[in-house]
Amino acid sequence: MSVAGSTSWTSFIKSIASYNGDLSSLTAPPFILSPVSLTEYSEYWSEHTDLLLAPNFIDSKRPDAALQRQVAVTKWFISTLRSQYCSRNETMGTEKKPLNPFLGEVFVGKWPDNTKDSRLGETILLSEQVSHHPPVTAYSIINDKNKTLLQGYNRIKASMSPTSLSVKQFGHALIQYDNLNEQYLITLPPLHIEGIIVANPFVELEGKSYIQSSNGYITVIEYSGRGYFSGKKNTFKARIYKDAASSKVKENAIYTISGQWSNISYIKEGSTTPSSKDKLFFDSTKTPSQKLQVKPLEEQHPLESRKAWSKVAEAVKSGDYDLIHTEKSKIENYQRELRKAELDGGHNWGTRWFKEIDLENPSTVGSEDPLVKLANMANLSTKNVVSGSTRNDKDDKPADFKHWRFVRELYDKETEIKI
Ligand code: HCR
Repeated sequence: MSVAGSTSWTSFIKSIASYNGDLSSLTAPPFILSPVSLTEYSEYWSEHTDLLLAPNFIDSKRPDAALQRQVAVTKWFISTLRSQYCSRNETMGTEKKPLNPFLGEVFVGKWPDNTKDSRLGETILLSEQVSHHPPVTAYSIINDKNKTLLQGYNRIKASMSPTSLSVKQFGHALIQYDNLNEQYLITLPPLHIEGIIVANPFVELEGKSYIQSSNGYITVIEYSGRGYFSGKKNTFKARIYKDAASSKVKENAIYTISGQWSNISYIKEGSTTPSSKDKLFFDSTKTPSQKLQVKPLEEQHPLESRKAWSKVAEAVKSGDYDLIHTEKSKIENYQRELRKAELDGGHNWGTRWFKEIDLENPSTVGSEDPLVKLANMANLSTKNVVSGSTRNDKDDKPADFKHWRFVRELYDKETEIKI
């Protein structure tokens, strides 16, 4: 790093020491800025479309079909982690600060079916910034051919400790396999950003996350950085149990999976930790991710991320701080004017494909809401609290039961945004 670079890094570190949780308030030096908006991160959920859809192709006559589907969903989830949490380091050298999406920003695209027998069909992504204060990104990943829908939303709360930025995620993901009449609730792991002091930031996952199936099976995944489990980075241990009650005793595990989510992992029956002599579970180094196909900029709507941020992205790539500032200010000022006009006109911005549901108000949700059903099975909170909080744990406090949900009819009526 140059002397000028190290000076601006020092002021950046000082600014995050007094960080208030709002990403937009962090003025980062240009070399740590990403030209990519956070709405694009929703893509990471399905860069292994074949794995997301795999449960549809497990022979349902197998006596252990439901258990094998739990294993398959666990494998898909583990396969998403490398893109979600390592891809900026791999493509840009370090973790970067993403562009802070504006309200109504959308990012869309498709994964064409690349199988010879066309069994997968096309999968599409809809990602939308549904709230600006606090920033919330909602997404829906739709595969009509296999009647599979993955949807979710995400918000972060960050706080600075002496050496790292600690990030808690709010939200969850829900998968519906309608042909199987099966649903899965996925919680989002906490994380922290290491390497800030030495200007080489990277993500480490920590704590636990869960995958609860409507069949009862639950996967409990524990994360650790370098050292705790094995001395290797990005390690995890996942155990699959018959149900949440049996997950209280680790010896009850039907399968144990262990390894590095950014590398290789192994699986073994029972509760003991597998080694490289056991069956390979997933090798992320040999399973390339399938990138989303996005329309060229000329065909994009002004609300689409890459079109809206194109000038800022160019300025970020060329490291021109003044230009970044000028172009970002144009977007921010326009957004301020829009909000003011909405206030003056007495109406709020209407979200495009997602609606807020209130689990306390039965008229906004059906009688068998999948989140309520699956969270109850896993003893997880149904409040909008830190993802994965169990009922009555220390994070299960505010009585806010509102969550974001995809509304298919709204997308079916869409006329402006083309995939
Ligand atoms: C924490 C983070 C922004 C949020 C990113 C999320 C949580 C967004 C939802 C995705 O599904 C998963 C995901 C992956 C990212 O790893 C995570 C980002 C990592 C860094 C970024 C910080 C806000 C950047 C802070 C600035 C650093 C470089 C000091």
